[in-house]
Amino acid sequence: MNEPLVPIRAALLREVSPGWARALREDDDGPLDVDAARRQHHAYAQALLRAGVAVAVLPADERQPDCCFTEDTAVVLGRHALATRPGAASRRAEVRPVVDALVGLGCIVHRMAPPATLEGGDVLRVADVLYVGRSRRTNNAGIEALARVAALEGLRVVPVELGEQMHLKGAVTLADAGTAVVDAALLDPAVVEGWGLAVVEAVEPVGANVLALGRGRVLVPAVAPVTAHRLRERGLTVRTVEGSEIHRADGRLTCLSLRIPHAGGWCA
Ligand code: CIR
Repeated sequence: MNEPLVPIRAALLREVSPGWARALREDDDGPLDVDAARRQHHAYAQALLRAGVAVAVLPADERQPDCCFTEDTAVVLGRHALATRPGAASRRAEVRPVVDALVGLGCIVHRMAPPATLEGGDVLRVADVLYVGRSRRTNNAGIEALARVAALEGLRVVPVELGEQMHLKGAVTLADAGTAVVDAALLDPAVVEGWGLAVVEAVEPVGANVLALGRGRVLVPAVAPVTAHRLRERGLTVRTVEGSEIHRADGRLTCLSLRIPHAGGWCA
């Protein structure tokens, strides 16, 4: 298959919840700031719009503090999509509004049943392979559920063992179809080279999560200037976006959107 990584057709976002102060996070470094999160979320949406992405922003729910992290609620593979069952039980109610939006966009949405859990932050697509983190949030039954839907699109699933980090895409993402950005403290770069990708090592802790925009363009967190420099040196067009408040709730660039590719292509 090996279709091209294409510019993103559409991205589903959700506003930052008024309940942002209660977002899940591993380190409590003081109260979260909902206004800062909203400003950064808006800047992210603008960056996608400037890249030619059709952005749809769903309304937030006060009872769903993490609802802006739409990536975790579904995996879109083409016509078929999988609605996830997040490993974080407090996040399961986030799935329904995203599924409704995907159905409205013409996707055939499949469900997963208990005890399966999976979060989209654990799924990295590279052409016709889905690398899936086996993590605290994604279990074997979740990986099997994904494999069944992936097969409908002619894709195969390769599990990746994770250590203590939350999601696979905190450790590795794609900058373009052939280049991965890897946090060597979280995942051995040799593993990613074994996938046939060139590796750029991220220097800053959140630098490994970048968003490939297609046509050699990549969105990089502003808090990762050295990683951004390394990507520019490889000839990529780098845009940066401020996400410091989002990162305080363990959010990364990719988790703020659910990307939908143009027909016949894929996005990371
Ligand atoms: C959580 O703990 O679930 C959220 N506070 C952060 C989710 C980040 N999602 C992602 O990286 N895909």
